[in-house]
Amino acid sequence: MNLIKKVVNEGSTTQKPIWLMRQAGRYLPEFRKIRKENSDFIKLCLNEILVPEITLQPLKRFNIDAAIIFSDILMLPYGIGQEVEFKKNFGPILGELENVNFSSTDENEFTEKLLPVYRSIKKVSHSLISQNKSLIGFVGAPWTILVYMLNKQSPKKELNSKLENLKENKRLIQVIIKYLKIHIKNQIKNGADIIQIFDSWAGLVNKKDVGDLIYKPNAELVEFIKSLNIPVICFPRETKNYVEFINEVNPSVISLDYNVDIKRIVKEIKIPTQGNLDPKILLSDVNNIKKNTLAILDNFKDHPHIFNLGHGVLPQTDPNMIEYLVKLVKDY
Ligand code: 1CP
Repeated sequence: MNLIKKVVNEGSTTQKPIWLMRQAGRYLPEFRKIRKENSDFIKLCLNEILVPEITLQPLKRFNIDAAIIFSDILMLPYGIGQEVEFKKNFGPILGELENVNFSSTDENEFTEKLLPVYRSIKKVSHSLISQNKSLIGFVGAPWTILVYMLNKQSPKKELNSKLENLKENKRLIQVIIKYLKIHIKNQIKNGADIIQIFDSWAGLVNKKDVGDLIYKPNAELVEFIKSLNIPVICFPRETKNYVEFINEVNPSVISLDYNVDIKRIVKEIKIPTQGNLDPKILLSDVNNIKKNTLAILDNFKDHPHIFNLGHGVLPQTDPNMIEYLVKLVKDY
């Protein structure tokens, strides 16, 4: 059994597996080279030769315990028929939602559009068999997907007032969930053996709406994934109350952002944890990396824990620092 399964299925505390959010990406020169030659990001995500290669790049360098399929949460709106484009130095830009024949995109049409993603998962899954490592499939949580679909760009830039209509939000979230379930099922069918749900913009939701927009939609997906006998990691980034999230949503693993008070949370929850090193720490020096990494490992010494960052690897990270981090965790 691989290390992540030991932690997730058996609650093992003896070894700490490690993988990193955004472990495949712009901080790797071998990725930047491919990216330079492939300016259309969506097309790249649909390239059945390059996606497996990019997915496996970090595993060739580092002794990490999982591959996460190289793709994007915005492949979902793309699959439904909304235009998605990634502009250099700006981020994602989405087309008008009014032009999307949202609820009429049928299941087969959606799957057909994303078929290259599933074929890539199958390929990676085959090449991981002998390595005894996990293959993580992923989706964006319904709220986070809705934010991009309505806002049509990163909420970091500006927040559209359309997102204030709770009734309409709830209706759209139900439609999004329908397609998310198809996307999840297809990833599992092709070899993903664990699913992570990224609710990157959970922190934007106020207390009053957190049940409708965060807890209920995540809980519905968690129940669905568990019914397929696959564990599910939830990452409700910057949500106001992690303990309440866990009680309401009941994920297999909770991924903690870097603002979480880990001393407190380890006393309050029982389920396996993941996280939560601040990615900015990797931009500093080895002494600082060591100090902060050991603090996390010590904190979760007697708790089932998957080492990870509190958000994605930053593009300016030196790969040597990741190598150092992985070795630290493995030698602990
Ligand atoms: O070269 C480039 O400009 C592309 C950069 C890039 C990459 C490498 C984007 C655009 N997406 C990805 C890959 C990606 N995205 C992965 C690959 C697997 C891995 O982790 O190695 C994953 C898991 C994602 C998930 C994702 N996409 C999230 C959730 C995680 C998070 O960062 O909070 C989100 C919010 C997105 C949207 C997105 N896609 C890309 C960008 C730059 C963004 C964020 C835009 C924003 O800040 O709002």
